[in-house]
Amino acid sequence: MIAFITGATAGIGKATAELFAKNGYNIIITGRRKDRLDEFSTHLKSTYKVEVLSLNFDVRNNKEVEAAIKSLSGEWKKVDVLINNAGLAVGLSTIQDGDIDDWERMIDTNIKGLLYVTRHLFPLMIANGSGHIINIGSIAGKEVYANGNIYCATKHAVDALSKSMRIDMLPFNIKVTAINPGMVETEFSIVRFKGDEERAKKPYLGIQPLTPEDIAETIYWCASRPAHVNINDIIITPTVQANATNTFRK
Ligand code: NDP
Ligand code: 8X3
Repeated sequence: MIAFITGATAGIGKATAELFAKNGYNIIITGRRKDRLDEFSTHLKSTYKVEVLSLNFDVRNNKEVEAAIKSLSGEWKKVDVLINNAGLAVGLSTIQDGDIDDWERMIDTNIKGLLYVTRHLFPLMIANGSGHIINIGSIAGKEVYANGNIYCATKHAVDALSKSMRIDMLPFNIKVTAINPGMVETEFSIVRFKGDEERAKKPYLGIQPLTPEDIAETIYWCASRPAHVNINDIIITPTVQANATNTFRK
């Protein structure tokens, strides 16, 4: 079995690659930070004795995505599970104060990047006669919160695209699942606040957030259901988080 995981250099993607490798999957790990991919690949191979292929590309660059997926040969073409995880929030402000470069990064990564990867992998899954696409959305794709505007819009797009893919893929025996987490402590906030580590800690103060491993377990559970069962959509939050805007803090 082969899992293709975008954004496997940190957070949810990295924990997911680790769990799938632990369960005997051969893994395709991707991301922009080649040093991290190399180190992680060595770790996965030596710890779990599985095959690991690193593909170093930026999901925002369609030509890079296409070339990376076209480079797959032999057994690596038989991708069973694609986990569209690479994504980010950049900035937190009203639209009137918004930074357009931040908007472009979120739209290009979370929507267009996910589409490029999916578009180029679909033909392989169709040729294989089966497959499973797991899109990482967000609670921000189900609701909006103050200053979340563009990030929320990109994750609402992931919600819509997951539903659309599920229809388009019906004749091809390809499952589509959307997993929508609330607060997970990863590098997400460090990226959102552009490296300001003090500010990045604030969302998690006084609460027990989800861990990347919690989401990895959910992803693995969806991927390991029997062939006739598809989990369409999951919202998962820390116990102290009711929705996008109500969190109980001590
Ligand atoms: P991290 O910042 O810890 O990890 C993000 C991953 O995405 C990294 O591996 C990064 O790799 C990759 N990535 C980002 N941009 C690109 C790009 N242009 N090309 C290729 N890879 C890219 O964040 P999380 O693990 O938290 O985020 C993973 C997903 O989960 C995202 O889609 C996020 O929106 C979603 N999510 C996160 C939540 C949270 O609270 N943390 C809650 C709900 C959803 P590299 O930098 O090496 O390219
Ligand atoms: C990440 C969760 O609530 O910070 O998608 O937008 S939130």
